Formats: sequence, C-alpha cells, structure tokens
Amino acid sequence: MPDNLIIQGPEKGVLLITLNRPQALNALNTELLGELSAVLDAAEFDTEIRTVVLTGSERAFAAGADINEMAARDLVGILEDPRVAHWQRIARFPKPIIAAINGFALGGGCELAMHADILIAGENARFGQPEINLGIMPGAGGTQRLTRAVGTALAMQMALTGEQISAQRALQAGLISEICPTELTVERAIQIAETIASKAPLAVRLTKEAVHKASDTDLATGLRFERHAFTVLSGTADRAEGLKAFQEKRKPKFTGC
Ligand code: CO8
Repeated sequence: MPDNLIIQGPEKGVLLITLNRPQALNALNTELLGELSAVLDAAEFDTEIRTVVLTGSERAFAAGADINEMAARDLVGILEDPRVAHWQRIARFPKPIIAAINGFALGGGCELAMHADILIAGENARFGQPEINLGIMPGAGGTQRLTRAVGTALAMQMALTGEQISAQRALQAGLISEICPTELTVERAIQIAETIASKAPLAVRLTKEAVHKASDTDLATGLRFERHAFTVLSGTADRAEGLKAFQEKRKPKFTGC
C-alpha cells in the first residue's frame, strides 16, 4: 500500500488517486512520485480501469516538488534524478487522466496537473510556477506545457514573476476546462471520468493520443496520425457495435475489442 496516496476503486471503470502528504501540502517527493508511477504501471494493464481521477486536498493539489528534498541534491543528484523516470511514466500513461484541482497547484504541482488530459478546478484553485523565487526554473514540463496551454504571454509572465493565477484566470486562458464549487470538484471529475469510461476503450485511447499529437507535432503529421488511428478503429468490434446500436436505437455495449 502506498504511504503518500489514497487509492479508491476502480468503480464504474474509474480509479481515484488522492495525493496524501497533508503535512507538506502534497509536495511531490521522490517516494510519492514513485508510488504514483507504480500505481499507473498497474493501472495501464488493468482492464477494469478505464480512466483515472487525480486529486489532492481542498487546500492543495500539490505545492510543488519537495523543496527540502531538492535542497539536498547537488548537480550530480539532479542529473541522476530518479524523479525524471517517474514523470516520464506519468506522461506516457495511455488512459485518460482527469485532474481535480483544489487549492495550490504550484511548481511541480502545476506541472503534474498539466500531465492530466482534462483539468478541472475548484473555485479556490491557484496555479503558478514559482520556481523563479527559489533561483531555479520549472523542470517537469512547466515551460513547455504551460506555454502550449495558455500561450507565451501568460506563461512567460507566470514563469518569470512566480505570480499565481486564479481558477477564473486559468479557465479564461485555457489551462482548465471547468470550474466547480471547491467541495464538488472531485465529484464532477468522477462524473467526467465515468462518462469517458463508458465509451469504447480503443477509441478513447487513440483519441487521447491523437489530441496530444496536436501539440506534439506539425499539422501534417498530426492529420496523418488521425487518419491512421481512424482507420485502425474501423476494424474493431466496438465500432460495429456502436454503429449497430445507433441504428437499433439502443445503448451500445462496448467490450474493448
Ligand atoms: N516542499 C516542501 N514542503 C512544503 C512545500 C514544498 N514545495 N510547500 C509547502 N510545504 C510545507 C511547508 O514547509 C509547511 O511545513 P511546516 O508546517 O513543517 O512548516 C507546510 O507545507 C505548510 O505550508 P505553509 O505553512 O507555507 O502554508 P501557507 O498556507 O502559509 O503557504 C504556500 C502555502 C504558498 C503554498 C507555501 O507553502 C509555498 O510557497 N510553498 C512552496 C511553493 C513552491 O515554491 N513550489 C515550487 C517548488 S520547486 C518545484 O516544484 C520544481 C519542480 C521541478 C521538478 C523536476 C523533476 C525532475
């Protein structure tokens, strides 16, 4: 059992992962990231799990990398940082991750949120890349994913000043897709996750991959990927079932084949 996470489910195809280091506002130490990476390793091949909801507490999604742990690492320690492999593992998880963000999502916490495919936030959420205040800079994708999400102007301002933005500003800038009352964020994320979990798993997986291609590649490559993925799905039993169910005016029963 992980020490820094609470794992619930899967229920209706949804695995709920709650970051649980309240004494440090869910600061992401190596142990926590290792546990998260191990849970996702198992979840990838568990057919009962279709989607993952990732959340923290109402006070903090995560207040960044663990500063005390970072302070103990020198240049070689950073070069050989085991956390890099954990971040890569989270990034290549093939099933949708929905982040339910309340409170602080700062530094590595904001970067972790941006590893999710759908970000929704409570009214009290605060996003920021405050690394500059520590004499460092974002190191888990902040300069790249934030810029892709909100554009150069706001990303530059956030990363260079360390200033936080509100949930409202994050919504307006395109970093998140919804704001909820803080106490309902997790419930709403689960609702979204259950909706996705009820769809054909292969179509979900390829859709996630294709949408990511929009920011990972040029348009021609992305369109080629979309075309290939669309073609691959034409051979699935779930496609046949989806089309037949529409014609027969009933709900489809998807099996993942
Ligand atoms: N690391 C360790 N402990 C933390 C962290 C953190 N990031 N954030 C908060 N804590 C601890 C505090 O030290 C405090 O502990 P204690 O009670 O023992 O003193 C406890 O959590 C509560 O925090 P505060 O008393 O400070 O609570 P406040 O409500 O007054 O303030 C803030 C909340 C504004 C969130 C404040 O705690 C803060 O500024 N935290 C640091 C935020 C920050 O700078 N984050 C960026 C860290 S650097 C980073 O994320 C780089 C990522 C690079 C990844 C590279 C991977 C390879």
